Amino acid sequence: ASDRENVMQAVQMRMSERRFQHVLGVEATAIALAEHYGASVEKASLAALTHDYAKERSDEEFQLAIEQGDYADKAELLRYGNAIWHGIVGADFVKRELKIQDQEILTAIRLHTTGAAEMSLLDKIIYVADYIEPNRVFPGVEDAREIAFIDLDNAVAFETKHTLQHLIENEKEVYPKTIETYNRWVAGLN
Ligand code: DGI
Ligand code: FE
Ligand code: FE
Ligand code: FE
Repeated sequence: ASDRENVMQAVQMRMSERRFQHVLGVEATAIALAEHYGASVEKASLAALTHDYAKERSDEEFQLAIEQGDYADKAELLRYGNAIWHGIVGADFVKRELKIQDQEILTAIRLHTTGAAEMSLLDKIIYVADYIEPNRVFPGVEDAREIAFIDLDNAVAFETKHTLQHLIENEKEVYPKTIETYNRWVAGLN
């Protein structure tokens, strides 16, 4: 079986059918964006297939991985939860368990929830594809889909602004990197 098929099976075994359908939707969208903007279709496919690989792991497993792993500010990272861990820590599960070593793919997984001040084309494609894939239903998603194929940076800004609004509306903790993403892509701070 091809690399893609092996990865797809390993991912499918780790999540609900509903989440797997989301993953396939992200893959189709990421491939379309990669073709549109001239990024690697193969990397877009693998990054999309694996971006939520760790999403259904327990908090205990993430906490152990953080304590034993190589993370900049472990105490700070431990204050958050699955929403933040499944990308940042999940990328290391993908590397270790699925043997994906490509740094561009691993970085796209790492940044897919929060974005970052500096993002590669692949990072932007995965960040946006996750938000607009066909199974997503929320007010504004049609606008986001349209913007994504016109101006990818605008799509990053749109998503970041709406995600931050949603977090604030629900009095959720905001991860510092999410603020950095806002400052760069929405507020235009260089
Ligand atoms: O994993 P998905 O549901 O496909 O999507 P995601 O990884 O982009 O986002 C997961 C959740 O994390 C989503 O509800 C938005 C939320 N999120 C994004 N930035 C932050 C955040 N949650 C917190 N607490 N803080 C953030 O900065
Ligand atoms: Fe995710
Ligand atoms: Fe997202
Ligand atoms: Fe996702």
